[in-house]
Amino acid sequence: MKALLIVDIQNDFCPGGALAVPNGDTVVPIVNKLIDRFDVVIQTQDWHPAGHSSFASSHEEKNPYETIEVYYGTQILWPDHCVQGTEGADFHPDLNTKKTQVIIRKGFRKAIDSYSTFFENDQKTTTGLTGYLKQRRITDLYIVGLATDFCVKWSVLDGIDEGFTMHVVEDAVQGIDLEGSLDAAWIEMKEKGAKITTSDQLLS
Ligand code: VGL
Ligand code: ZN
Repeated sequence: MKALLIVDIQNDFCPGGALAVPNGDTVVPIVNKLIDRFDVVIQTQDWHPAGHSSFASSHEEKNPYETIEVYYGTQILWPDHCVQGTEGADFHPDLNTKKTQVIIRKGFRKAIDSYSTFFENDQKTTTGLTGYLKQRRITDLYIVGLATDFCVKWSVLDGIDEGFTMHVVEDAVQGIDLEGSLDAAWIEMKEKGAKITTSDQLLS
């Protein structure tokens, strides 16, 4: 049983947003086409309280994209983004959300960031997604959305650890690319055993 996992297609990750992923909005029409081919559609939503610990603005004399050491490791500091209830946290207005059956929100605990849709960045605190998928007998996840080198990559690696077959739809993801993180992400995902596919393959 397969499902489409749509990661963080939110205004703040699209051009004009607070943490814009280059060409982030180009995935929207592709994802809208793919939705028709899936019976199970799951979305994730980055959903931070104001003053979240991953925001550079929450730390004195820190700028976005600098890092800090926290109890769960190194944390990249981001511009304020996807603050709960703001327009930036809303899904892209052209994204078809009608078929979405569950929305997993993440990053809502102030002291911890969450890239993966399975675990927060301590790699322990669960989002509940594994339980949902197992109870629904889903074995294969087709992942699309933003950003390839953060939330998509961390979800793919965790999904494989959780026993799922993870398929990355290559033309339906876009990355941020900090200091080579995008190339590194593709290598990590492939080495871990992710399957790479394209929307053409899925639509044919
Ligand atoms: C993301 C950085 C911070 C993502 C979320 O969706 O990839 N990246 N929060
Ligand atoms: Zn975030």
